[in-house]
Amino acid sequence: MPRMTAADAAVAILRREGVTNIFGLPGAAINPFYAAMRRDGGITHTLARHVEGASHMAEGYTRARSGNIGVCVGTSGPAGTDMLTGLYSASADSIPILCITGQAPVARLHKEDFQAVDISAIAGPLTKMAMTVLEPAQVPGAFGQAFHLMRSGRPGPVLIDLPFDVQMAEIDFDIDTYEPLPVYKPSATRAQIQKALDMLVGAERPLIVAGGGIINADAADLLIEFAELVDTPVVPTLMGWGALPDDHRLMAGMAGLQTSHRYGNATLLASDFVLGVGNRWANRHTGGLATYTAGRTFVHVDIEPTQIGRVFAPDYGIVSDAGAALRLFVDVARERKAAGRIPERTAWVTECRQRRATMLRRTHFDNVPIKPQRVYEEMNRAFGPETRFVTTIGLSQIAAAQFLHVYRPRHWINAGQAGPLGWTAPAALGVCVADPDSPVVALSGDYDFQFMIEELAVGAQFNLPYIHVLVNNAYLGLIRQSQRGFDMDYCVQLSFDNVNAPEVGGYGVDHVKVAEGLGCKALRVTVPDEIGPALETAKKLMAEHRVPVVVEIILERVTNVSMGTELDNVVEFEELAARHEDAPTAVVAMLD
Ligand SMILES: Cc1ncc(C[n+]2csc(CCOP(=O)(O)OP(=O)(O)O)c2C)c(N)n1
Ligand SMILES: [Mg+2]
Repeated sequence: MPRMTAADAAVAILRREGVTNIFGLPGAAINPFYAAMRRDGGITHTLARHVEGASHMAEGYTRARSGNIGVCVGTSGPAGTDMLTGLYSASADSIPILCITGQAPVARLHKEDFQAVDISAIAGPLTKMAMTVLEPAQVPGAFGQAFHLMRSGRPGPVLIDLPFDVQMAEIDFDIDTYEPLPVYKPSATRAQIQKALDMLVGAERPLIVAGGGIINADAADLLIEFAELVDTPVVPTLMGWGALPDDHRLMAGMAGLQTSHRYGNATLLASDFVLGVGNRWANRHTGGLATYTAGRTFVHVDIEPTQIGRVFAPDYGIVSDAGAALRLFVDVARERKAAGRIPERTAWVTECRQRRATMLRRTHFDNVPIKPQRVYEEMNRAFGPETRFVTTIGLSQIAAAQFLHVYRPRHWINAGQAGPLGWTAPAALGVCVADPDSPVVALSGDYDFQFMIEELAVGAQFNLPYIHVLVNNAYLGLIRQSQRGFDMDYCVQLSFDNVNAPEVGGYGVDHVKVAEGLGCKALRVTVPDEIGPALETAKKLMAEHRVPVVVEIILERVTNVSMGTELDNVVEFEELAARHEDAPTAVVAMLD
């Protein structure tokens, strides 16, 4: 039997499970693993500048491509605790990442050794498995189980913690006969699908709410086919956005309190039946449940049995992988259609489309300082359907979801539930590694940008080019807006007079200089008509220099973005679009 260190076995298994890229940052306690990686020679390593950055790179890498599993590696102690935010964000959005940490030797775990922290206990609630491997011979089993768990059922992250001596110990292991463990994915039965379809067909104004589970299952094509067969409009969730192209006839808009459309909410409230697939009735999608559910019947399809009924009791629940369920939905709907048993929905579909063409928010403002809405209008002109957008949280993310267009699955890459500030830059770098051929456009508010700004150097060092649109209002904008309810503007200002950069006019940080200092290219825009040309210049700079290019757009400091507490009570702060010219890049042209 071949003998090798447990670390060598771990690396061999990673390779056999399809890992080609690792994001990490070495330290003494993980050096044996790095030595094994070096001996193997088949893994590309991207050196993060902050370990949290490595965890979000791994998330971006997973989210960009079906089948990918991002791997982040760090040493013992603070490296593991730094990666917790990535584990949280990944578990919250059902994203598999594997986090590997070094650890103090087994015999010293209870001696308060240098950088020995019980990371598996800390990471427990954030992972599907968090294990400090105490026996070297368990290493192959731990890694095999990790991949089995990450891919099975509701996907999610795993942490494997490797004490130094466990990594170094020699074990008998034969990679040639290693076999990945079978993946478990529950599947709906035909009887269940028949029943759900009876309910949909019997409704007058049905909708499909399409969640991120459809994207995880790589089932966007099946969703479209099914929606077309039953002629039923689709409301994607924030995590499901892109499953149906924004210009599809049945795209009804997003519903929710923030990242939503006026027409999406109106259509949801006008519906009498909702089939949720691979979604979790997130509170920022539903708002108050009384409003969300009143007068409506619900079917919920989810891969995780305990998700059914978690937020509210659906009228009918099905435990299934979204892809397996949609495949059966398509089969059964096709048979019924051939038998003339699918009702015609033209009036309802037209009504939803009419709302899409009229209930628009205004984007065309010429104001200086620039209003945020105009930024997204210009981004719609500059970036085509092949663009992958990456963002996390803030007024920037909310307005982007209201105004941008997404046409393909995995082209809206967003930390939906956790929304950790600082996520955007490292996640975008992970996306660039996963897909070097598509244009990647990240979007940050100034605070999100400042959180993990050092990761820009990773993009410069490893030639990971993308465009980073930075909308700068010198504010913790979303929190400033939410403080209106407290009648305060307290501890949310990022503005100051920068003694080195009077030209930033009191907006504080000179992001252009910082980005340049980190090896990137950067531009600053202060008037609306310069946004489009700046984005074109950024594309050229990116192609020429193969580094991240930051386009900083100086915004009006205070612009409130549409949001509310109930689907029927979203507050509009700006005048609405009245003519086509007010929202010139809306997908469905304004009806005059
Ligand atoms: C780690 C972390 N701390 C705090 C928050 C709460 N939070 C959400 S948005 C936000 C302000 C974001 O400011 P900025 O990135 O400039 O975006 P803006 O809202 O101004 O567009 C804060 C503090 C968070 N999401 N993550
Ligand atoms: Mg801001």
